[in-house]
Amino acid sequence: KWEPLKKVGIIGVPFEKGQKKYGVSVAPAALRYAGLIQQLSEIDGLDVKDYGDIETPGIEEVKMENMAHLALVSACNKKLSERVSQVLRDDRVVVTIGGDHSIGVGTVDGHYQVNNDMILIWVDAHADINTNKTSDSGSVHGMPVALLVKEFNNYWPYLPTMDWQEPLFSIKSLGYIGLRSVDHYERLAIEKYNVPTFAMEDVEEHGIKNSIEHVLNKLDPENKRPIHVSFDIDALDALEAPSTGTPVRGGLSLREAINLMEIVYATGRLRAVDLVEINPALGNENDRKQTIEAGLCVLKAALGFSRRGTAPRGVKDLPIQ
Ligand code: 4U7
Ligand code: MN
Ligand code: MN
Ligand code: MN
Repeated sequence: KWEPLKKVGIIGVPFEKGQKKYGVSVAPAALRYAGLIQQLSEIDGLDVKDYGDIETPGIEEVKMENMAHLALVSACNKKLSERVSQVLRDDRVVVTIGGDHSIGVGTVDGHYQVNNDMILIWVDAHADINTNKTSDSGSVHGMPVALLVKEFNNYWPYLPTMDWQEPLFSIKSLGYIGLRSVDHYERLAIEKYNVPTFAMEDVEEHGIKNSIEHVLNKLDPENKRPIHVSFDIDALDALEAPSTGTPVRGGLSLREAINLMEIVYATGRLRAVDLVEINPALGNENDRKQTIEAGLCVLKAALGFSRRGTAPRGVKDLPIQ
């Protein structure tokens, strides 16, 4: 009874203050330049609307222990959350192009506002569930999941400028795929809250199809909840997607990632996809091209592109001579 929504809305988020390297903020422009809108528009029956970029004006920083640029991260995510809600209310699947992964706070918050029964699939080499007490880096792109889930309330101090964001989303609605660089306290959290997790060794054992199906079934046995996929490009093997800030070897092949997205698409319940952490400033020309192409392939698979090809609509025969 669930049919894929054939309308999408694109949001670009040129934001990079959730981590330390220059360049992730260029990704929305680089993906647009590489043909993002055209390529998605070529998918059979898909209506694509570009909602433009979220700009974050210079604002005053606040100081927070082991948490860099909190005020900027907060301001960007507040705007993003509102835009995401708007796209969903326009009855479109929302596709958010980051930016670093700190923008997951805004995309998930905005989605939750509209569909509070949503489930979240975090596809990443990392678990991104550090607090400012457990993080080694102090970078917020390693903290978005911890900021979002209500079960983490007591693990955070009061966060100035974040009053707009009330963490209501439950960690019980979260699943992970692709993990292979998990910090000690992150692993503790995954075990404590029993988060359905297919780290790379589990993907190895079960295959990508069983992995995603298992997570979906665990979170939503009745197949009735809207799906949000937050896809960090570093989930892919560093050889497939080298232009990213925290690459890790031994990750998903592009084929596995495409297959994962095809399976999610086929549920008809995908309502939001994030594509984050592509950094076109890292690596050489070929690295950049490969990484951007990989990102486009992942998005297309999520939105109904078929590797089998699609016959022209409403046409019954080849052109007659
Ligand atoms: B990404 C890290 F310590 N866990 O917190 C941290 F290993 O959005 C990495 O997944 C975070 O790319 C990676 O800084 C964040 C580190
Ligand atoms: Mn990552
Ligand atoms: Mn991430
Ligand atoms: Mn990264």
